[in-house]
Amino acid sequence: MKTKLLTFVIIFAFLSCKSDKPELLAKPSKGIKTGEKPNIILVLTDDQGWADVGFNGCTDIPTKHLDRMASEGVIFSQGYVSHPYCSPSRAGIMTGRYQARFGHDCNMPYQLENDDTVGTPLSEKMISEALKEQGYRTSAIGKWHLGDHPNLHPPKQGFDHWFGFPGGGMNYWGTAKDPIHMMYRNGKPVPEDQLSYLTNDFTEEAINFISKKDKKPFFIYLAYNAPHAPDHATKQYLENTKHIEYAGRSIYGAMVNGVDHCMGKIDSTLVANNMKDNTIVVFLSDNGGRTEHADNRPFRGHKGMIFEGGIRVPFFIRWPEQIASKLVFEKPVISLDLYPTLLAAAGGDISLETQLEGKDLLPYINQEKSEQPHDMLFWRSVGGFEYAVRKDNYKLYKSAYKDKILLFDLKKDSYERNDIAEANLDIVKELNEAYKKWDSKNIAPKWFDPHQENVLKEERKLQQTRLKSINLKKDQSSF
Ligand SMILES: [Ca+2]
Repeated sequence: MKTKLLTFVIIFAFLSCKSDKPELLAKPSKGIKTGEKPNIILVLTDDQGWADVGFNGCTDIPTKHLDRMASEGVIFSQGYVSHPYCSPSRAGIMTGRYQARFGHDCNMPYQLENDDTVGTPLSEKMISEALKEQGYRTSAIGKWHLGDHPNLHPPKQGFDHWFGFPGGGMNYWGTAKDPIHMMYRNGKPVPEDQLSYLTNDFTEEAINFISKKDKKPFFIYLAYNAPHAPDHATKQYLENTKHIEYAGRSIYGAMVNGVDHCMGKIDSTLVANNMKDNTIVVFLSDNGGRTEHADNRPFRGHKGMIFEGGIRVPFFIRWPEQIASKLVFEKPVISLDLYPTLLAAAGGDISLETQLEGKDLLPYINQEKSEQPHDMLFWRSVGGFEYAVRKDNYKLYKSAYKDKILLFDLKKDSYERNDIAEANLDIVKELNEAYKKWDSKNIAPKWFDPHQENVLKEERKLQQTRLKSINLKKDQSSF
């Protein structure tokens, strides 16, 4: 552990100092190929921990392709998603809006798959629709999880092409379980014998879409379900993690390594087609690492929580034509920024899209703007069952897990170990009021999932397990 943390510190310090010395950076080669719209590949992984990539300090899972690609662009050291679990986080990314604005606070309950009001509504303009207006051909590949009903599937949300499954989880062999958990291509079921291992299948589909001869630029939303459960891997990827001495992590690591291998294949395809320089590749995880086998250190908590470990994710953008390499952007950014960033890069006028809540990050990355992109960031889970506000170094977290309102100074305490709420009641009040003001523009969740009961169950189990370890007859120190 010490070695790992030390390595992280060294790597992070190395990367950080790069951003402190802008004179050392290669200047962005702005506008070399004027007029050509960039291709865009938005890659999402599922439940991958902050520290489960080499570029954030991981030492056990091999991610050489992702590490190289990250080093060829900008890494966000405070890159957040807008929700600590799957479906709402994706709703935020795809609409560019805090998903609580339209009541998308929860995963979709399975028994409502025949209800087309359960999912991101068609009235929201997804980034795919905005990019189509800019002349893009669009593809959604992988996990959807934004509406189970066919009326809410990718073809209805601005995607010309779709290969993937509608639901939240899927076995990696493509075995159909029900209409939500089965593979489709453009709305038609794909037989299992045409599938191998989903991470590979998704990649092959993306490569075919990239390689298609077409004058139009492309947008691919490539949402791997890896490394989400169930724990399925191939011999090839397991071979690459055989040095990991914990079975669960070695399989999880193989799933991450599979994504890495596939990103390498996609990158080779871009190079072979002479597209690398003018293709934007975005990589991030949809939420913090899953409870088991993932690594969110040096941050506290995991998927589901609004501690940093649940919402801060591995995140980079590479665009050789417009963004210098070896950058680390250290100010907080959020996945809601992707929509305006990508739309502006595609030539769209984001001032017309008044619904968007993120920022075009390019001027900040390229140091044309020096302020922080956001004065405040907000999180709301299950209608305010949990919520959080980030302002400068401070983060207020109303935690249902801990049944209290917590305040942290992230600059001094990035692990969120020391609750300073009682000593800073004025800041607590200010951030709580900011939350209420922000929340007044949200609507109630339009449906619910079991997250609330799961949170209480999980916390109870944690505390009971801790208690069991004590010998109450011998240990008087507890009282
Ligand atoms: Ca997820």
